Amino acid sequence: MTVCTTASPETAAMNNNTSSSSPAPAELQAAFQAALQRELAQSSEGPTREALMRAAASACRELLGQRWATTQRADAARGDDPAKAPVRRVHYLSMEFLMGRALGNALAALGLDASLREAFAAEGQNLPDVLERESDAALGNGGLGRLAACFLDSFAELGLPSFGYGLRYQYGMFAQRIQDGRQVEVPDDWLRLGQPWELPRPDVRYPVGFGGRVEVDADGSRRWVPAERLVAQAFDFIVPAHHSERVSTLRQWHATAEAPIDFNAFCRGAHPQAAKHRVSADALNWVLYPDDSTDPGRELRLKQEAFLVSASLQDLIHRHLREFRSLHSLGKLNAIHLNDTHPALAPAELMRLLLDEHGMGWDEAWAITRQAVSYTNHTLMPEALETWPLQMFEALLPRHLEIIFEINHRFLEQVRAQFPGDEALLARVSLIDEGGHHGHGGERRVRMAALAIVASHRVNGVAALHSELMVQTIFADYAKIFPGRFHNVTNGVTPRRWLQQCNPALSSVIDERIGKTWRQDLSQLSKLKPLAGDTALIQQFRSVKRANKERLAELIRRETGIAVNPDSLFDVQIKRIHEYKRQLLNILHVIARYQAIVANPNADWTPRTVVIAGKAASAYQMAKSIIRLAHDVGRIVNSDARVGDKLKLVFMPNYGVSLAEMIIPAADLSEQISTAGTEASGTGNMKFSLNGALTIGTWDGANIEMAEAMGTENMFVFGLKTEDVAKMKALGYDPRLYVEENRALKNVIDAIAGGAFSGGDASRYRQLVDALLGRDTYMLMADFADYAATQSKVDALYKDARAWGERAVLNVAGMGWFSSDRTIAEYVERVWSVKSLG
Ligand code: B1H
Repeated sequence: MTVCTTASPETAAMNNNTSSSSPAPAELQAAFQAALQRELAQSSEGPTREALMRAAASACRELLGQRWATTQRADAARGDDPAKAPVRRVHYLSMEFLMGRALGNALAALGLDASLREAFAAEGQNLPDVLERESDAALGNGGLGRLAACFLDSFAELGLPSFGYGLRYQYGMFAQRIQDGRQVEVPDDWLRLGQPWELPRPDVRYPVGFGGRVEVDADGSRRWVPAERLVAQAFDFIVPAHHSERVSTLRQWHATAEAPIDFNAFCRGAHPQAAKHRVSADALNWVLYPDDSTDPGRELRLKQEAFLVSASLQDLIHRHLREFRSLHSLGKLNAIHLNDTHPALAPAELMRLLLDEHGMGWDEAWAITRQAVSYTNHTLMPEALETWPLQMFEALLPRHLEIIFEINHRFLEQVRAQFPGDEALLARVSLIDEGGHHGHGGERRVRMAALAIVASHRVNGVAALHSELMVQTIFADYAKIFPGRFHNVTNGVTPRRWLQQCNPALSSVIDERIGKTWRQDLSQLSKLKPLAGDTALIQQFRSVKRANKERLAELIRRETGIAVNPDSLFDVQIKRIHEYKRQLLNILHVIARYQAIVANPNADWTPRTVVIAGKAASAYQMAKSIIRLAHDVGRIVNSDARVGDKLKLVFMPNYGVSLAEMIIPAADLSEQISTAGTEASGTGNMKFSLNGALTIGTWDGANIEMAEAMGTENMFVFGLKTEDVAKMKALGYDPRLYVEENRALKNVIDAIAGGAFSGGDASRYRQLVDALLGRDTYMLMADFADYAATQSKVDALYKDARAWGERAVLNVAGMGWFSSDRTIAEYVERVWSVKSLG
C-alpha cells in the first residue's frame, strides 16, 4: 500500500520497490566491522553481546542516514509539480512514543537479518541473544504511545513525508520492580549504555521561552519578553520503511539552559547557585509525566508540553521557509496533528510565531492554523481532559494566554450568533472554565480540549463506538456548533512488528498458504478464511502456539520462579492497570475458579495459566492494590497442592513492548474486559487476535469492530452493553444485590474481605472491597456472572482442539482491517490531504 508518492523521479524509484531492496551485504559488513572495531577500541571486554548490538545498530544507522538524506531531498521537492496536488508533510506531535527495541526492526526493514546473523556467529553469538541486549525505548505510558510508534512505521511504509515530534526523556516510564508483592518504581535508565540509534543534530536548535511579560511596542504590536530561555536541541531517530527506501523521522527534543553558568556566583563559591538555572532546564528532560499530584509536578508537565510544541513548530517553520520561501503556503503544505491534548498548545504557539515573529495578520494566521491542525481524542475519562489553572498558565506563557483569550473571544462571538441567548452553552464551550462550579476550588482554568477542537479542521476518535460516544457526551456541544468536524478513524497496529517480527514461526505458516504480501497489505489475511477448516493448517497453528508457549513458560520460570504447564490454556491480560480495564474482575474469576477446584478437585478442569502484567501509575493507590492482590492470590493458588496444574496465576513484572512481543504470540486467550463504553479502542486486542489468540471481551472499543470483522461467533463476548450500563446507573445501581444472589461471587468477596489472601489481615483490601460493594463504578459485580459463565464456554471449546484451532485461524483471517497502514491511509484521505481541506 502506497498512498503518497511525491513528484520527483527519485522518490518514485524509492517507492517502487516491491521487495525490500537491501544495501549490498558487503557495504553493511564493512560498516559493521568498522563500528565493531570502534566498540572494541573502547572496551576491554571483547566482542560482548552489547558490543555486537551497538556495532550492528551503528552500521544500520549509517545506512538509514543515507536513506534519510534521500528522503528529505525528495520531500523538499514535493510542491514542485504544479499539475499535481502537493503532498502535505505530516507533523505528528506526541508526548509519548513507545518505540521498544529497534535493531530487529531495522534488520528486517533493511533485509539484513541473514548477513548479521552470520557476522554474529563469527563472534560466537546468536542473533536473538544479541537483539535482547538492546534496552526498550519506553517513552510512553501505554496504548497511546505505542500507537504513535506504529504510526511512524506506517508513515515510512506508506512513503508519507513526515516527522514525529517528541521529547527525549532520560528515564522514560519508570521500571517496575515487585517487592513483597508490591510495585516499586525505579528510574528506567535506558540511555545508560549510550543510544546507538540517535543522530544528534547540533545544528538544529531553537530557543524556547518561559515566564516574563508581554511588551507593547510603539506601533502597538505585542512582544513577549520571557524571563527564562531554554534551548531545544534535536536528536533524530530514523524509522525505516520495509518495502521501499523511504524513512520517517522521530525528532526528539533535549532541553538545555541558554545562559552559561553564573560566573560571579561560581567565584563566590556558591556552586549550586551558579548552576541552578541549568538544573531547572534539565528537569524537562528527566521523566515522562512527572507525577502530577503536586503543583511543581503539574508545572513541569506544562513546561514539557510547551517546550515540545514550540521547538517542533519552529522547526516546521524553518523547514518550510527553506523549502518554499514564504509562509502563505504553510497550512496547505503541512499538517500538524495533536496526539490527544498534550500538545494542544500548538495552535496558540503557531499563532504567536506567525503574528509576533513573522508579522502576519490575525485572519491569515488563523486560517493557516485551522488548515494545518487536527486532533485525535483518545479517552472519554473526564479526569484525563487536561485543564490548566489560569494563574499557572499566565505565569509561564503570558503571550499564549492573550492569544487564547482572543481565539475564545472570536469563537464565542460566533457561537452567540449561531445560538442567540444560550448563555449556558457559552459557558460550557468557552476555552476558559470560569470555575463557578464544583471542583478545583473555583479557580479559572484553560480547557485544552476546547482549544484543540476550535483550532482544528478535523477531530477524531479512535474506534467507532468511542467516536460516537465522544460526540454524544464530552464533545456534544462542540459537535452541535461544528457539525462535520468530528469523525472516526479506527486504530490499527503495524503487522511488521506485531506479526512478522514477534512471531516468525506463524509468519512462515501464513506465508506458505497465502504468500508474503500481507506484510504490506494486511487485508490479504482474509485468504486464510476458506482454509480455516484445513486440518494441516490447524495443526501448524497449534504447534507454533505450543512452541511460543514453551518459550514463555521458560521466561515465566526465570522471572517469577513459577512453573507453568505449556499445555494449559494461557489466559492473558496485559495493559496498564486501571480500574476501568477491570484486572480485578479477572482476579475475582481466578479466585472463584480456585474455590471451585478446591471444592471439586476431581472434576474435568481445563488447566489454565492466567498471566497478568502492567504498570500502575505511581500515585494510583487502587491500581497498586490490585497488583498486590494479584500477588497475594497467586501465592496461595500456585502453592496449593490440591490445585496443581489446574490453575496458576502469574504476574509478570515490568511490562513493556519487548515483553509484549514475547507474551502475545504465546497467548491462547486475550482478556479485553473493560466496562462497556470506557476503553476508547484498545490495540493490544488487535495484536492478540493477529497472533491467533481468541478474545474474551466486552462490547467495547475496537473489540466491536474486531468481532464484526471476524464474525461475532468467533469471539467470547459477554457483559453489559454501553446502553445497559447507562440505564442501570440511571436507575440506581446496587452492587450488593448481585453479590447476595450469587453464591460463588459472595464467597470470593468474603474470602478477600476476611483476609484469606492476606494472612488473615482483613484491613489490607478493605478499601478495595468497599469500593466494589459501595459504588462499583465499573460494574464488576453486575458483569461477574456472565463473565464466569463465558469463561466456562472458553474451557469447553479449548477441550476441542480442532474447533479452537479453526477459530484461531478465523481470528487471524479477520484482522486484515486492523493494520496501522489502513489507519494512516484513512488519516491521509480524510484529515491530512490537501483535498480534505475542502
Ligand atoms: C489512551 C490515554 C492517555 N487514551 C492521559 N488516553 C495520559 C491519557 O498521562 N496522561 O496524561 C496518558 C495516556 N491513553 C489510550 O489510547 C486508550 O485508553 C486506548 O483505548 C487506545 O487504544 C489508545 C490509543 O488510541
